Amino acid sequence: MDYTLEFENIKTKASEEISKANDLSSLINIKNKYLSKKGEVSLMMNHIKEVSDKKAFGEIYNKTRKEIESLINEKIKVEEEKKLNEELKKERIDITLPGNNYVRGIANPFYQTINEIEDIFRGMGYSVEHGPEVDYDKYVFELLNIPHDHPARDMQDTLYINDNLLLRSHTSSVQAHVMEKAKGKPIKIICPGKTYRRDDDDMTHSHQFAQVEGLVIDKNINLGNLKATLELFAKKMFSKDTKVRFRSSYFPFTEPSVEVDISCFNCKGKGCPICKNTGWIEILGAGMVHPNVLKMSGYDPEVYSGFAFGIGIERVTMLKYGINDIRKFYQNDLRFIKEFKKVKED
Ligand code: FA5
Repeated sequence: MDYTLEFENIKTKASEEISKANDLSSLINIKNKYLSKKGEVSLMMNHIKEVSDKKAFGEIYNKTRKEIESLINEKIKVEEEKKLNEELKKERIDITLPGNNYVRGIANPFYQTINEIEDIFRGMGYSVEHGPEVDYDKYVFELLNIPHDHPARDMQDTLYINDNLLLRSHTSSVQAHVMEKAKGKPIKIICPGKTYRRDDDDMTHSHQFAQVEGLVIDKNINLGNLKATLELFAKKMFSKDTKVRFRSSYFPFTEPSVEVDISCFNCKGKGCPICKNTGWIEILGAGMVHPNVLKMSGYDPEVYSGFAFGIGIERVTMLKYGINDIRKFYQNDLRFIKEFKKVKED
């Protein structure tokens, strides 16, 4: 038997079948037909005992096996690629289809106002501090010059948890915390946050509302600095031509104390329903930090002085955007929130 010719015939036959095969399963069948244990190439090994040059036989046996194997593997690769391309073609993304319309949320308007106020004061070199909403009487009242049984406690109807612990009725409590930590060093902060009072809810009052407290303590701080600061704030928050007016007032933690009005941004001081025909709108309480408050937190009032202010966030937001009822902030009515989206985009 001319085994060289026999191997050559097997290889020719196999390569013809391989070139005709056009799917993966026929290629696997061909592989089995020639290369499996009982495949045509493998069976040729039975003839080795008949040949004298066993080494040459072995070499040609291995060569034929390898060649057929590599022909099959190459074709398998081609077929796999073809299959993948067909699948990709079927799965092609249709970029002409309209996309999903995701509705973007929007921050509650009073958070938008807090962000705006933070930006304005950061621009003036203030840093932002936060304090606890549930706090000790010491920080909400005592360190702010309002001892137990002081009549000024009636100014803010407070929600008590027990004799000593309460929901803060103003953000001035954060002043007391910051002053305690500062240990006599200068301070320049604002503190935004929620506050709680036993007030009956109506168009301008809520039992939960937000304030931003401001506090500056340093040497040579005077009422003129407070006025200039609040004037700049009002111009940035409302409009460039906004005027600021101080009216004498009373807070136990400031002396002198003032209530601050801005000229009505709607009628520019002429008188309209928004300012109740006065030309002015009250936006905050403020004053020079009381010497007792400075002393209680370890500042020498002969060396240090300071000013503080407390802004009602909802009230500012209502004035800025002409909102007539504070309860709208808390009713989760999406139509109200969406109005704010429009204001932001305008
Ligand atoms: C205070 O709370 C002082 N702590 C402010 C202050 C700070 C004065 C630092 C001096 C120095 P008052 O009680 O006036 O002050 O409240 C401040 C602002 O909070 C008011 O002008 C108002 O805008 C807002 N506010 C008060 N009560 C309510 C309420 N029930 N609902 C909504 N806003 C309110």
